[in-house]
Amino acid sequence: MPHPNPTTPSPAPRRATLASALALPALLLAGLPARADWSLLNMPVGVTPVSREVYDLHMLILWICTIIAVATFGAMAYALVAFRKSKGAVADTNMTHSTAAEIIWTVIPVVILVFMAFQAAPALIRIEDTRNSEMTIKITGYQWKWEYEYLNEGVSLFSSLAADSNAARRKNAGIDPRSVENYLLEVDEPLVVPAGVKIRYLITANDVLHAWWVPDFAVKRDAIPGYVNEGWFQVDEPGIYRGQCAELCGKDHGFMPVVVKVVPKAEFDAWLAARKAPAAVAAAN
Ligand SMILES: [Cu+2]
Repeated sequence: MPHPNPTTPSPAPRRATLASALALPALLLAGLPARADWSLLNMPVGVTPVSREVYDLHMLILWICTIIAVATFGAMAYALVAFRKSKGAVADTNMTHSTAAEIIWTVIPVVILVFMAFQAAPALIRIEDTRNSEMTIKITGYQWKWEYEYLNEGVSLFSSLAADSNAARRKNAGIDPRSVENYLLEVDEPLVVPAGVKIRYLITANDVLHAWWVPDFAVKRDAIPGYVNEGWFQVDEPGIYRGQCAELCGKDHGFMPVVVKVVPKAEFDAWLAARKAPAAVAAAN
């Protein structure tokens, strides 16, 4: 009986390797829920005019990057395969410099970058434009909570992690965090603002760096002790929008969420009046 030549790999193991290489992704795909929420892979469109603009910019630039990647890696793959040594390709040792190539690979990226800058500039200007805002809120970051002050209204509040999240986060608490609704994304007192109103905020911190971030508003602002940064947002749709401190600020950095409750203007006015009432009573006594 002839012995199989040990130096010649039989095709069978190779096919087996290929099959197992395909099996893993297939298994992963099969394990996905039937209606996977693919939108979670992308950044949110958000709920403010600026956030929609930021999303559109993000998609435009993502597609530009995708086209560039496909074109360059495609050209590379084609060159690697079509001009391989085994096909008899010989390097062109005479070509050491090409002015035309240098001009092309300088001009094309410059044109692309200038195009992107022109697309992005209006959004960047709009993000900074806090003019014509109807109200101002001062936001102060603390280790580890937020303070919101309605300027010229005499109303302020502290916003800390909700009690149920706080209990469940403790080691050996015996509470399943999955049983807590909006775990680590809920506060005792949210920031309440009116819908359809341009709200300017001034932001600072009282101890270390923090950052106030609600993904649906797109813009993230640093809270820096001794400095006052500013920003603005306008949400037309009432709702509850959640975010987090986005600047590592100490051991409880993950436990100071941001919750913004956007309510119709009339409801906001009533809320503000109710907030003022106890303060007025306290001042009179
Ligand atoms: Cu923080």
